[in-house]
Amino acid sequence: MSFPKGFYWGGATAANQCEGAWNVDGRGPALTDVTTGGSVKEPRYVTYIDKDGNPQKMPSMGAKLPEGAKYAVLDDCYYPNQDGIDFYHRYKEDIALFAEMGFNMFRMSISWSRLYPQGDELEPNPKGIEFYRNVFKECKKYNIEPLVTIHHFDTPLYLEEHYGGWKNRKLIEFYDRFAKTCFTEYKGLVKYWLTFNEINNTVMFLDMFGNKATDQMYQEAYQHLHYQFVASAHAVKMAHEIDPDYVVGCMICGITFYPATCDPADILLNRHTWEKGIYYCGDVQCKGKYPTFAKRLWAEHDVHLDITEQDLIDLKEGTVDLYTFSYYMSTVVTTHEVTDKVSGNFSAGARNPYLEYSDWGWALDPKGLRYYLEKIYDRYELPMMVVENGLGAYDTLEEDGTIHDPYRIDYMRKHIQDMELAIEDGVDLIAYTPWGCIDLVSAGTGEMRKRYGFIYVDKDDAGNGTFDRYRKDSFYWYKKVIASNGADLD
Ligand code: P53
Repeated sequence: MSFPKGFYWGGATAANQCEGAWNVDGRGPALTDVTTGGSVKEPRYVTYIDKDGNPQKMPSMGAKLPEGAKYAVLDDCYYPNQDGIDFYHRYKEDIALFAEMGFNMFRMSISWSRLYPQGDELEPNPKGIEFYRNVFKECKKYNIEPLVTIHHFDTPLYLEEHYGGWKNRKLIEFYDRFAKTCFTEYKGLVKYWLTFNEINNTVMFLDMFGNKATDQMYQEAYQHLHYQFVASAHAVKMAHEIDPDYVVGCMICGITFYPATCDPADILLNRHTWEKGIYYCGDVQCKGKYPTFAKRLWAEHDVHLDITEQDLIDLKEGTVDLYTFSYYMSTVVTTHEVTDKVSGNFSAGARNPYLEYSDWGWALDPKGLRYYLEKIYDRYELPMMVVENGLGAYDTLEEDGTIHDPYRIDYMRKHIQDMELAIEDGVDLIAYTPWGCIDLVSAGTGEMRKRYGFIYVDKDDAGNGTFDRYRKDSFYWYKKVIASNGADLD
């Protein structure tokens, strides 16, 4: 068997999607708290009061607050992230369930606005600090190693509203302070850190969905990324200074792209899609400098960036120790007319006739995971972690409290087999933390019924339910997988 001894088996969550308690113990709001629920067809909306005092909503993808408007919680809307799955109050029960499955790693994130409610304060909120300390101690009790994402889709709302979010260089300073607080407060309790979740989404998804993004949108997206790269590099440097044992990784949304035909134009487009979507961020964070193709990407959209000499030094000095990524699907690109298109949320391009698709239009492609692992390992030769993977699916809670999810087991079994083949091929893969190990709020659609967990949470899309936890069939299956270090996948 080729899973190395000490391989990390676990699961992954994010604060904004599971904690709830959005306004408890001094926590400030994040953008996700003013984002409504949607579905595979209906977008999520961000709500606000316009300059004339009227309640309004705008699609959350690419949302830009109009002049004079203020983000607002509206009475007739439901905001699924505000109560999440109430991990804030139930973390002991949840971590005990993770331990029962045999987890030796738990990926979670720290809500920035729980530590810094506005984001620009000089001192953190003690109640926020205490919460995560308790969570980490609970993990330690069961020998579960936390894998902590510092920023996972939840910039404090105040920073969005008053500073314009990541288009403002000031955000680097605020992030630095937040990250430093994490590294100093949790020294001895945490070893593995990730700087920004799916940092590449900003550019990768920009014009994947029909609407061609404007040059102005590209300008902002690349600038936003540059500031995050610098913040990430600062974090890596600080982490190593504060504790030489800290291991810090990047986190990339990993999508495997294939050309639809052998037309050289498709092959070239495919290469350029990898560059723009995947390598651009990975290269900066792993190699410490912009790749040669960056100039072409910027020129395509007349992008001119604010990059200082010091930034370039910082990028060089703050390269990550580890490459981590999420993997759910592959996508097909082509220069030819597409007659059979995939339509789902966050899935785009031509339908791949060799693959099956989830109810949300995501291509099920375990070989694509192996392909991604081998391609990326070859490029950076850094240890790798698959920190998200899984099948979002409808589950049924039976009368007797059981949940039969053979589709999920099947999906994971195949992905684990392909990870194993990649390891045999020499990839230094050290961890697997499938997404939403406990059901939580979907990032893309805000739904509860798009479930990923081994643990079912009794909450529906409107927020009704007991929030009780139930073990799915996949719970017992994954427990066996972990106990056998990946040998028993039946
Ligand atoms: P949901 C799009 C494509 C791939 C991964 O996604 C993505 C997204 C954004 O939705 O996000 C990651 O909940 C992300 C998680 C998210 C998970 O994938 O839309 O890091 O926060 O929940 C699954 O099904």
